[in-house]
Amino acid sequence: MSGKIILDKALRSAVNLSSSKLPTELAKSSTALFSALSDTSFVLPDLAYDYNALEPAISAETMTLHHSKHHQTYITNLNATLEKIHSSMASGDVSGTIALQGALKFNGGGHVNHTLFWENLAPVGSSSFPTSGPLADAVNARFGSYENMVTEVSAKTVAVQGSGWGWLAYDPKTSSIDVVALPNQDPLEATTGLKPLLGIDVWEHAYYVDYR
Ligand code: MN3
Repeated sequence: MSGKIILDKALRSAVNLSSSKLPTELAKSSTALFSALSDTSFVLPDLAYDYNALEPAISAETMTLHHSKHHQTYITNLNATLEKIHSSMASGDVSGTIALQGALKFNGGGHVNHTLFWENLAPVGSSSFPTSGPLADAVNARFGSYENMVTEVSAKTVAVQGSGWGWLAYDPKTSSIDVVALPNQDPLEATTGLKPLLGIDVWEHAYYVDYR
C-alpha cells in the first residue's frame, strides 16, 4: 500500500471521528500517519526521454511494455516482498524471513537493474563516448580501444544463457574495469562488489516485440 493511500485513510478517519472515540481514533490515526511517513514503497521512476525517443534502435512499443509493465511488476513484487519481510520480522519468524530473500534479490534486483538501464540509454546521436579522461583511460587499459570494448561486451552479453544481464563494471579494489555477465536479475554490486557502469538487459522482454 502506498504512503499516500495510508495517509489519506488516516486523514479521513481523523475528520470523521466522534468525540467519544477521540483517544482511540487519534491513536490509530497517529499510527497510520507514522507508518505513512516511514513508508518505503518503491515507485516506477520516470524516464528522462519519451518512449519513442530511442527509435529506430528500440521501438516505442518495446519501451512502453518494458518500462510500464515489466519494470512495474518488479516494483509491485518488491513492495509486496518487503511487506512480507516486515511482517515476518515483526513476528520473530527468522525462517520465514530467510525464505523471502530469493524474492527480495529477484524483484529488488529487477528494480535496481532497470533503473540503471533507463539511465544508460539515450537517443541516437545525443551522447558520445569520451575520447579522453579516466573512463577512456580505463577502457584503453583493459580493452585496448573503445571498439574492442564494444566487441567484448557484446560477445559476453549475447553468450548469457537464458535470462540475465551483461555489465561493464568498475572494480574498486583494483581501480580497473571489466565485463561481467550475470544470470536472472542478480544485482551486480550486491552480488559481486563491482560497481555497474553500463548494463545490458538480455531478458527476452527487452527486445522480443521488435523481432516478432
Ligand atoms: Mn528488462
